Amino acid sequence: MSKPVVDYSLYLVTDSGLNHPSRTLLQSVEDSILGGVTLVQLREKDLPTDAFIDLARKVHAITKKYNVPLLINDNIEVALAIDAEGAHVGQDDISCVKARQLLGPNKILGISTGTPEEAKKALADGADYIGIGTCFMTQTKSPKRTLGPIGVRTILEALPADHPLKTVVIGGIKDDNTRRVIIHSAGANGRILDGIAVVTGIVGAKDAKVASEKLHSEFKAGFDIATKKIKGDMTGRATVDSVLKSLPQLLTTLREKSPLTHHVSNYVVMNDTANATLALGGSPIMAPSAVEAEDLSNVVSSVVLNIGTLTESFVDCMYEAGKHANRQSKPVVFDPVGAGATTLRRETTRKILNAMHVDIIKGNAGEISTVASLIGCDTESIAMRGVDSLGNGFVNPAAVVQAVATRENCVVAMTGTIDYVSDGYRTVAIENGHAYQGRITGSGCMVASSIASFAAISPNDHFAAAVAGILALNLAGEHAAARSDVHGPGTFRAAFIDEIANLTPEQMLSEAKIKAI
Ligand code: 3NM
Ligand code: MG
Repeated sequence: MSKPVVDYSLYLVTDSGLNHPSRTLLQSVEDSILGGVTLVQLREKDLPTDAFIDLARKVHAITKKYNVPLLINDNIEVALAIDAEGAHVGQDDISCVKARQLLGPNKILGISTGTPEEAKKALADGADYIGIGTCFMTQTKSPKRTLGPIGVRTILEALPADHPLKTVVIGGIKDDNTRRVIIHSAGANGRILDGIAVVTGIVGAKDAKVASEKLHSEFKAGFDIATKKIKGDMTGRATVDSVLKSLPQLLTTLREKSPLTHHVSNYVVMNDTANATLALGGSPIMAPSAVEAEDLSNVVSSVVLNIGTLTESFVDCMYEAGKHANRQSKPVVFDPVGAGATTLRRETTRKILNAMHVDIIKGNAGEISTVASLIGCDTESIAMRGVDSLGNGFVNPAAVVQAVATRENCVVAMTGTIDYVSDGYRTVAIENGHAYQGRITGSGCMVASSIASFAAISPNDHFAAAVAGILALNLAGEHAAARSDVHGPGTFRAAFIDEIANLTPEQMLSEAKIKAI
């Protein structure tokens, strides 16, 4: 018999210890297959071989009924005894080469990998697929470290794009993180995960069929988006020209709808960002407690996460707010204030980018450059295109925002004398604004709030939201600085809030100095 063709998209890995008490493991397996599981691994770490074989036969009877391949964890003897379709081994189990010898060429063989080196070795050793993990913290195992989608991507990128070796991600995969893990981990080499491997998310669910259906549809959705990303597909994206023409309407809509934005912000700027949001026409809610995040996610339309004046409780709240916003598809704007300044801020930035999908990143040149290095963006080649030796800007800022946006599959807005916005496909330079904006605290944070208000009413085009958000405040800055009652930063600060409120939709078109790049 030749090797079966395997659909890896939803891979159930069993664990009797975590099986929901309302049903047997066999029921979990059958329900999950009815819900869309395409591959099953029987994982029994503590059963003696005889009992293992006994259980494996029963599971196999079910999987065969639905034509779903069954793989046996670790124990090749069991796999052979019941003529399972294959086996899965860990790094500390029997070697891949030995397992292949015992199984023969027509069985499926997979191995767990956690580094690019292990992945490349698995490929050389003749594995059919690799499990990449541990992605997130999981109660099922106690991992020494987690990879996050960025770590998964590093492994995918270490593999040749055209090799038939398949890949699945494992560890803490749930229905609310599946989509972003698939999108986020898609490699620049065109590699997209072939599937998700799940234990608790299925066997521990109250209804294994419903849980599997949800996981399967989230995988498909993520896979489709990742495929478009890889192909540089512009489908559904308005041209820069039509975005610019839509800016007045965006401001009008913002003022009509007055969307509520949850700010997890910092002590220094909280008052200014709340006032700027109100002046623009939005509604701010400043709520730094993790306990409130879930409730708020039901009522807000966007979220700002700002890491200035960072404390542990802020960090906890940011995770919760981001997670719930992702779950409800509400846009998340991330403001990595001073990201490069300390280890805590760098680590927090990395963790936030791993723990959630951020829709828009807004920062100055230094912050965006820190983000670029944290996500393994090809800073070498960006540097070749030239990081200014003075260290205060890039020679080619448009290339930097474009590269970070492509890699994170999000919108990147970089503020400075000239502001740059890119979603990886469309990139613009915004030449509006006034130097006074750089002389008061929080003007950058206010830009993040403004972007978040626009993102709330432009859920399908965060690029347009970022352009509108920056432009609105830049125009207000110009208007305020030109006022005869403005004599310095202090009077500017008050006038700035006034002019945000006075801004008209028409000015968003007539005064915009925006160039497509
Ligand atoms: N292998 P859950 S993580 C079986 O990293 C297994 O190789 C892992 O369980 C690895 O879906 C893991 O409940 C457990 O988080 C995954
Ligand atoms: Mg494993």
